Amino acid sequence: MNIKRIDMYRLKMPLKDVFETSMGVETHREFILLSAYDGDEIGFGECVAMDIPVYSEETVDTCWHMLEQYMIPAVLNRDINHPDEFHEQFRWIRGNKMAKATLEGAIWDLYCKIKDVSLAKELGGVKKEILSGISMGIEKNIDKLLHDIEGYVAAGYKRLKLKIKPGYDIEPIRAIRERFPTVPLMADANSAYTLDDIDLLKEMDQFNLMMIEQPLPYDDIIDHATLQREINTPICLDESIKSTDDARKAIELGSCKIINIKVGRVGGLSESKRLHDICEERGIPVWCGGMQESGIGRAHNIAISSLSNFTIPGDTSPSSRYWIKDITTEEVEFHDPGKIAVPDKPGIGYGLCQDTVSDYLIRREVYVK
Ligand code: OSB
Ligand code: MG
Repeated sequence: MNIKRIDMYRLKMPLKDVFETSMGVETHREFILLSAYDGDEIGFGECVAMDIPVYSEETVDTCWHMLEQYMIPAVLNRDINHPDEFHEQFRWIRGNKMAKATLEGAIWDLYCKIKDVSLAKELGGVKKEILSGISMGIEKNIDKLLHDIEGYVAAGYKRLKLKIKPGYDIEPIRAIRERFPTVPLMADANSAYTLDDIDLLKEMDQFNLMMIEQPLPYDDIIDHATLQREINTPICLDESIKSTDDARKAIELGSCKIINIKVGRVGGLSESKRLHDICEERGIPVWCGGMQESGIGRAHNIAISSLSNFTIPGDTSPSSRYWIKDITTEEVEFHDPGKIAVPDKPGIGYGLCQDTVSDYLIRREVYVK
């Protein structure tokens, strides 16, 4: 494989509904889409960084900068034998995992298209379909929240995840449990608590949650270990795990019992697979987290979710969960309620609809050498 040209697009897509978390309120999703060309084949990658650094240090601007200044010039017109080389080539760049994952994802897609194999199969995927969960933003009107949940349960979602923050935690969870006593339910705090909140976090044990996701600071694994010793609800780490090594250390410390793998957060598909494998060896189940991706990022998530240790329903939902119109030729949809089929077409298995891309386009640059 030899990449002759790369296009970067900055897109801004309106969300169907406002999405509130402990990190803020969103009305749009702004992100980078990357196309890598070799001959007639095009590989697609999506950058999951947000426009402001509330989830991680990276943003759309920092990723654009890292890709343009360092990564794109170093891959153009250079022979690549396997996508795993990318991780090694850019090991010297510290951090910037979401920027790295953007180009690495496009390289994986392109590699698979040239090889005429699906991304899922090439990654070692074994599942024909994946189980879909929904992530629900903060909704202060509890009646509306319960009404929305009726719809999600009827649509077949396999798991509900409620975003929580101090002042919006026990009460909505209790209300959901009273109405839906057995629905698979979890909470995601996006780092909104500290060990000072330990009594409140212990109180959550009564609700039979599948897990609580990232209750404590985004860069912590020590306090999470202390917390996990004190509560019965399994802790799942999201923000704190940025590499396979982070995962190994968190598991050894007892900081979590479950790990959320986000391809962007850990620097790409090669690293996601490694992380998946060490979790499998150590008996730690994983699931694929979402970052409100377009169809392109969803397609990458579906492929990685087909690996054997993704045993818990993830965040990957149909395109229509967030988008009025997605940018892929076919939208991501349920083929059975709560289930998304893993494509067996070459690469990610979804094409790009250029007309829709134009509707959301803010900036486009073409890179050739
Ligand atoms: O913490 O999982 C998270 C969205 C943006 C940033 C962080 C998170 C989320 C979500 C939504 O929970 C997941 C999705 O449905 O794509
Ligand atoms: Mg999370």
